[in-house]
Amino acid sequence: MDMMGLYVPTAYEGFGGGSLEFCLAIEQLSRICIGVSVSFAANALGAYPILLFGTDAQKQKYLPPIAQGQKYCAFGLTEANAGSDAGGIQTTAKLQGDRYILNGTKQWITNGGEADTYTIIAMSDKNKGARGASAFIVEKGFKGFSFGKKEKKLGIRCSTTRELVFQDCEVPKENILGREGLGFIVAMKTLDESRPGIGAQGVGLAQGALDEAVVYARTRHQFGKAIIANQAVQHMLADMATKTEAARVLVYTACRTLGAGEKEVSKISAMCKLFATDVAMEVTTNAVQILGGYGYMREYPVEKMMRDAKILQIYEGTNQIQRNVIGAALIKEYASMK
Ligand code: COS
Repeated sequence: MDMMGLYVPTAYEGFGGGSLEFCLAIEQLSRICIGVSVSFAANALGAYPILLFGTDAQKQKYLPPIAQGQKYCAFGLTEANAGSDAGGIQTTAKLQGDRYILNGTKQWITNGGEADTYTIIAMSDKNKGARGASAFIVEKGFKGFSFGKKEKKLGIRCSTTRELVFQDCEVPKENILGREGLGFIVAMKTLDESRPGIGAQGVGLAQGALDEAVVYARTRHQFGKAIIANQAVQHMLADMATKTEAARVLVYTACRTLGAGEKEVSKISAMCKLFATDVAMEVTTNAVQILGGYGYMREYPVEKMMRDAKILQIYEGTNQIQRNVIGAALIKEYASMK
């Protein structure tokens, strides 16, 4: 179905679509399971740095197999002591001859172990803070690259989350993305591009939960009538539907902004991730409420949806970090105004 290459240009054997096409696919997968859709979305998260910052030679080598679904991708930024504070990473990269030597451990990496191609952010100069980070393409099988334990999670349990361990891992010099010191910008620009995908996960998941709640409320009878005949239930459903639609519009707007090649995309990207994922948490929780005791049991899908929803408010930047990004953008925007 060309899904794996939806966002990859045709020059690299992709479908040639953009953010919107990609998010539409994520939204539909997420109606049923965001564990599946995050495996799909994190594949793009690993590929975006190559798309955005790769040389033509790097793109020619790595993108076609990704676009064709032959190779799978992951993105390695987070560490035990560097989550929200992405600039605090400790993994190091030292140039020795014709290769970089990577040492350190990445934590909670989606698709870790399953993926073939990894974009890794490491410090090539610790004294320079965020400006001392660099980004590298690392292949599964490179000497010194191994995987830690598979995590047990509250939700998205079909998606793999693992540690990546680098012990004197040898990465060819030509696998650096951009240049030394550009790693933090590579990571930030990648997240700007990928956060609407998390918003799309929220929209799809909320829609899936709303669908389940409406169907149930129409068929569940109490006090001699379908529970949807109660205005209290109708109003809950009305709010769920309205917020889901508002989230959808914001995600599509962010996709169009990215597609138009606008320079300042951090704010709208963070806004749609923040809003749509908060909506998903609220809508899935209310779906469980409408299904009542049945909603709490595993025989209906809404308890899984509610468990799954929580991670959306956490990964690819907590929703508190999204507010920081939006706040920083506002300060910049209004700086020239009295
Ligand atoms: N695009 C381009 N440049 C950006 C940028 C962006 N979106 N965001 C920041 N930068 C630049 C800044 O302009 C600054 O450049 P200068 O050094 O030239 O001034 C540099 O990067 C450092 O930025 P800043 O000072 O804002 O960095 P902070 O350490 O304060 O961190 C946040 C900024 C919190 C936004 C960042 O650490 C972040 O996004 N954290 C969340 C990480 C995350 O999402 N993790 C999830 C796991 S990855 S799936």
